[in-house]
Amino acid sequence: MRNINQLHLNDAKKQFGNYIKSRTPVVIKGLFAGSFLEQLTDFNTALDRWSNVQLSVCNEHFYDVQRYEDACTQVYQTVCLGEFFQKIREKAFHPRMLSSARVAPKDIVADLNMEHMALLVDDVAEIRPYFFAGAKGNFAHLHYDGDYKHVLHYQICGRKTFVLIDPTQTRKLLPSRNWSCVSLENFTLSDFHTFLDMVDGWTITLEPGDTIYMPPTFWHYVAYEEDSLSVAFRYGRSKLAGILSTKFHEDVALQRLVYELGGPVDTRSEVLRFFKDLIEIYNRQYQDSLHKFHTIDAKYREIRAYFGIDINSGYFFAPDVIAENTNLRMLRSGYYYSDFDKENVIDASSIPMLG
Ligand SMILES: O=C(O)CCC(=O)C(=O)O
Ligand SMILES: [Fe+2]
Repeated sequence: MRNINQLHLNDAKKQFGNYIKSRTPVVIKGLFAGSFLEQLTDFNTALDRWSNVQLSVCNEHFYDVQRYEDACTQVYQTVCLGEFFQKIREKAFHPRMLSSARVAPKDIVADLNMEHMALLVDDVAEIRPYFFAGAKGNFAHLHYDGDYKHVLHYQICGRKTFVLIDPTQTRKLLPSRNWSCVSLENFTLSDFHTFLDMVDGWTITLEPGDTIYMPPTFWHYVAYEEDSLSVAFRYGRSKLAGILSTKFHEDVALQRLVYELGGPVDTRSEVLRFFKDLIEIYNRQYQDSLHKFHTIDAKYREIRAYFGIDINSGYFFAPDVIAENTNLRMLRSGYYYSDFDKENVIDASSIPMLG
């Protein structure tokens, strides 16, 4: 288990670049020091301020692979922040109701003093803030984010424990797309520590006013130690990572390629070859979207084999999960590749890294 370094803002301004380069998680203290946000570190004060802000909430933070189809029809409700916590306290709402990964409401964004982000991020205009509200006992199941962006997650009020695990550990995490089948939420404290040792994981409990840097592609799990409000500032990704994220169906092969892209230059030639292969396969003609899906999937298998992520040992083992995956393949191929017969090609020459 590795503890995450904590930096005061002045040190962070100087050192943050090194953390990004070495893909090392870090916590920054006082990013919003002196701004209005700092007055909201007390939960009730924040709740008063934003009591009438409308949120989109749903049951369960994220969905797992077996509930993929439910999730596609996941019902979002609109509710005010004050009423949201009230209903959880009265048990009128399920305790796992959350306002999750949705672009932050404009009244909250208005209070964010985005110019403070310029202390760490070059291009503030490209930052997208997401707002998270959830009650004590809630959690975000272990996953990684398929947008492959950098994240600065600012804890407004309440405490949350973060676990981060780098993509070289994926083979131990029973991955199913960007979800792990490992349920840290059900672990005892001793299980938890043993597991973190096994995967060389990072952990820290954020206090109000803390910001954690999560490198792109990292697995993360979050436990709500108290009622909590936070904002995730998502920004910055290479053109290539953007293409993989938006054009191709999610897979740990892509997670690993994007991770390796930021690695030492001498390991990159094989990685770049895989990227070129993927784009060439993407641009071919197919008879339907399922064929395109399967051809891309075969390349993913080759990439996983190269990195020793053995898909056949352990995961997708349960028969119901296999059955579910037949449906999933249909859904996903339609979702990603239904325009297989259109002029939808990726122009590799527009990607500097492949040049
Ligand atoms: O804090 C949470 O509930 C989850 C955070 C998360 O997954 C993210 O910021 O990407
Ligand atoms: Fe996430």
